[in-house]
Amino acid sequence: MADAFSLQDVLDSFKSSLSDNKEVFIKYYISGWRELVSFMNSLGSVFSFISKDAVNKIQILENLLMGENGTHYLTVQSMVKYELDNELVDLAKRSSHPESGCRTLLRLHRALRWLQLFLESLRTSTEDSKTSVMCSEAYNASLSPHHPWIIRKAAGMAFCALPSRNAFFEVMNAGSDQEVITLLGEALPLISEVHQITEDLYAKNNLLDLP
Ligand code: 1Q0
Repeated sequence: MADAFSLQDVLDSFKSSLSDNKEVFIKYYISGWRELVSFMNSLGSVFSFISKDAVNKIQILENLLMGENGTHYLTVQSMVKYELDNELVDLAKRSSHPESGCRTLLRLHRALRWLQLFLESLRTSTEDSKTSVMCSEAYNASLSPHHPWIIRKAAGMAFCALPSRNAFFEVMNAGSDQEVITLLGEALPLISEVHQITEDLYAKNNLLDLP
C-alpha cells in the first residue's frame, strides 16, 4: 500500500475480499476499512469519534481472525456458520457475547452501504454539488436509522466539516476528474457486490437486526 490514500488501494482490497466462489475474506474486507479510516483521519479531528469506533470494530474482527479459532473467521460465511453453530451470537439483546464477529461486522456492513451511496453520488455529482449534502443523504438512507439521536446529531455536525467535491477528487489520487469518475464507476459494482453478498447471507440467517 502506498503512503498516500488512493481510491485504487481501497478498490483493490475489496476486490481481493471476493473469493472465486463469492465468499468474502474478512482479512481484505477489514484492510479496505483500514484504508478508509486512515483517509478519514487525514480529514481532521472532527471525525475522530467516527474513526475510533471503526478502528475498534476492525480490531475486534482482527483479534478473532488472529485468535485460536481464527480459521473459522476466514470468510464472512465461515464466521456466520461458526458463531451460529456454537451459540456465540447474542440474538435478542446484548448479554454474554456483546462483541461477536457477526454483530461487529454488521456495523461495518451498514457503513459499507453508506460508502456505496456516497461514492455513487460523488460519481454522478456536478462541480457545484455539496459533499455535506451528499454525505448526509447517504447517511440518512443507510446508517442513520440504526443510530440514536445524539450520534445522528454529531454525525450531522461532522459532515459540515467535509472538504469540497474538488478537494475530495484530488485526495482520491486517481488523476483527472474524469479518471476519478471512471474509477468510481469500476469500484462501485464491486463494493455493491460485496455488500449484496453479505446482505443476502445476513438476511437468510436473520441477522440483520443483531443488537
Ligand atoms: C468522511 C466522512 C465520513 C462519514 C462517515 C459516515 C458514518 C457516520 C457514522 C457516525 C457514527 C460513529 C460513532 C459510533 C457509532 C456506533 O454507535 C455505531 C454502532 O455501533 P455499536 O457498537 O454502538 O452498536 N457504529 C457504527 O455504525 C459503525 C460506523 C462505522 C463508520 C465507518 C466510517 C468509515 C469512513 C471512512 C471514510 C470514507 C471516506 C469516503 C470517501 C472515500 C473516497 C474514496
